[in-house]
Amino acid sequence: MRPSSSIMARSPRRLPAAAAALVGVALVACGGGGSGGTPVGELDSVAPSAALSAPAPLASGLAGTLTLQASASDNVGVAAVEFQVDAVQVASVPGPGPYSATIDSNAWASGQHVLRVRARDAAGNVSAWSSATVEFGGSRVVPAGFTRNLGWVGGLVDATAFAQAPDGRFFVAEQGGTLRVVRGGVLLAEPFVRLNVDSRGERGLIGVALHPDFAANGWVYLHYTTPEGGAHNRISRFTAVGDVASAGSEVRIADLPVLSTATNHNGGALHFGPDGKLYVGVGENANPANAQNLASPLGKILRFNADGTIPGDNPFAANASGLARAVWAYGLRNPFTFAFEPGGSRMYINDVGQNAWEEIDAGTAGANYGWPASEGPVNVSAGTTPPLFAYGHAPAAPPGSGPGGFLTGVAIAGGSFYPASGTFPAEYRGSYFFADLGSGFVARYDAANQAAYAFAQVGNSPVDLHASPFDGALYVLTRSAIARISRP
Ligand SMILES: [Ca+2]
Ligand SMILES: [Ca+2]
Repeated sequence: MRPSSSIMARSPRRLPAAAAALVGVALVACGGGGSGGTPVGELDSVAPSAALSAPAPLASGLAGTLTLQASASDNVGVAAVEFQVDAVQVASVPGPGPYSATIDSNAWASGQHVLRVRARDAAGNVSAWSSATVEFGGSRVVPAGFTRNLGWVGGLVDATAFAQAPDGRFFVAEQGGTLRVVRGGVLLAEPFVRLNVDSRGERGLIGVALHPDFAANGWVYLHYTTPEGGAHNRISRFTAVGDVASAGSEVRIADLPVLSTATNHNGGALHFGPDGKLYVGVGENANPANAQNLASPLGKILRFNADGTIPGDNPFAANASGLARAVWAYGLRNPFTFAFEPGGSRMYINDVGQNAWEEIDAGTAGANYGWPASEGPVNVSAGTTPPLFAYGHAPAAPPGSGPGGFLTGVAIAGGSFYPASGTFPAEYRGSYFFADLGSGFVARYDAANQAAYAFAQVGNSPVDLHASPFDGALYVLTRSAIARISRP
């Protein structure tokens, strides 16, 4: 606590009425205390106010050197005004002003950013943040200090998902049924396994996960559309021997219902949670009613034990039968990707929207994410869970306003939490990276501020993301390659 000698030196008669009243309250409050004058620093409990005055909210095409300007006031005096870009301090300007800071906008990736200011007084009171969502122009594809290698691995054919082993290898699913292995940045010629799949539309090999004890047990879990017995999606476990699947090692975890003629909305991703259970994103087979039908495993997040049995503590297990006992969350359209926070408790689900919105949902046992009654933040009814974050398919009016700001896309595809052990700057740790298949962007969601910021442009249809806990790089799987974004 900083002693507020300047306040002590003043006569209460010279303080504004509100402050004088607070002095009175404080004196009463500490009258019975034994610590003498030490609480005097708390006498000023009136927070300053601050407002970002430039750039204007929703400004776009900002380029080159930008001057951020703010106004601030306080009952006693503004000690400093703090300026942030994307929740990182870029300047702290001492009172009494004027308050301005210059930044080189070219240090940030082009796209959406959020500027914020707040003021602090000598007693440590802070104002609320005043913020502006803006768009930086230019053509920078990653922030300054980062390296983007779009061709870290090439030669993939219709890739859909990937997973990284503790030894650094990547296992990459190709829609046509091959699971490829990347070792030391080299795509091995021999696949891990070749599956007979139906790969029409969005069908095929659509998900891969490794067991948490993969190094010991070699268990690889795949999600694919088999033509056997009527096209349907299957979740199976294989056992690795070196870089290939042990012959005859397939153990079926689940055979989902036979699909309709619709070849879209199969979901795909599967990941192990911190509870050691296998979670699977399953689409509604282009039949929206499936998403709300708790007797169907379609349009859901499913949860299994690693051996394929269904946990008895699944939220609807007691009142369901068959595969419906595996339902963990529902009301989803096409949860093509989702992610767990390494070492944390968060799970975010990316639900691909229909005509208007792409959404990030907070994964919660038993939650109903609203599809088809709601899409994105619109028409969310009581008892359903709105998205944490959503962005639209078309620019808002005016551009940048409303949920998602300047971000627009067609299909959210790829999610990964940046690990605490990573080499990116501190503000990235715990951030959630997500990508859009059509717009080719990678953005990061800042949960503390419920905001998303431009991070990278990768073009070429990103489908999956992986922030590696091993080397700290962000890997972006596109339909044909793995891009690597690292620092430096
Ligand atoms: Ca004050
Ligand atoms: Ca929803």
